[in-house]
Amino acid sequence: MKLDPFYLILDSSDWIARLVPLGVKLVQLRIKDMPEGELRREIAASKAVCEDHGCRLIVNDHWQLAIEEGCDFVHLGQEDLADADLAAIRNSGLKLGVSTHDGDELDTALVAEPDYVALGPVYPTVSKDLKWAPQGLDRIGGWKRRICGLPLVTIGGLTLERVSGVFEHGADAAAVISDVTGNRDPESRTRAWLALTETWR
Ligand code: TZP
Ligand code: MG
Repeated sequence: MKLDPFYLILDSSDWIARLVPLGVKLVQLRIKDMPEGELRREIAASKAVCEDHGCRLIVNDHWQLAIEEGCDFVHLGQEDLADADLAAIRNSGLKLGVSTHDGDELDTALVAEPDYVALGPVYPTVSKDLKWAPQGLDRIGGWKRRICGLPLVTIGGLTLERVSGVFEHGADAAAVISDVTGNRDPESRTRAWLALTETWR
């Protein structure tokens, strides 16, 4: 499976409706705390936008709702992975991406036979509290070798100015939150990411 090199992570269907039409082809809906009914509506609305624009939607955490809403890709962290019914996920035909932050987590992730592996944080991040020090670029090549042909997503503190480094070290995709949504002009920043990542598309 090939992933688009620009992997945008957004926390609402409004953000998805705003940025996906600019040409984003890979987006994660990452909503942490929300009542189930609203969450379901957020997933359904995001799915509709992504279908209209040929964008792959990956739902973070909420795999049961993703199945019920007819989505086809989920992303799970290590805790979610421990609690999730992997057989149900697979039987529903969902693809699976898994977060990893160290070698033990990578071992655990690979047992789940994921469709991609994410490694982070590459650089310090303001978007998530993490106990791991930044991995730096040098960790990327070893991760890529260990996952034997699976796509490698890198995440954490990635900016337009830094992103070439992750691809040069073997990453297949760069996942980003704050460099886009924290920018004063998220639309322009999204276009700039799309243009810069064209080389690796
Ligand atoms: N996992 C590792 S770093 C991170 C997540 C969800 C946050 C990345 O956000 P940003 O703003 O692109 O650093
Ligand atoms: Mg999670």
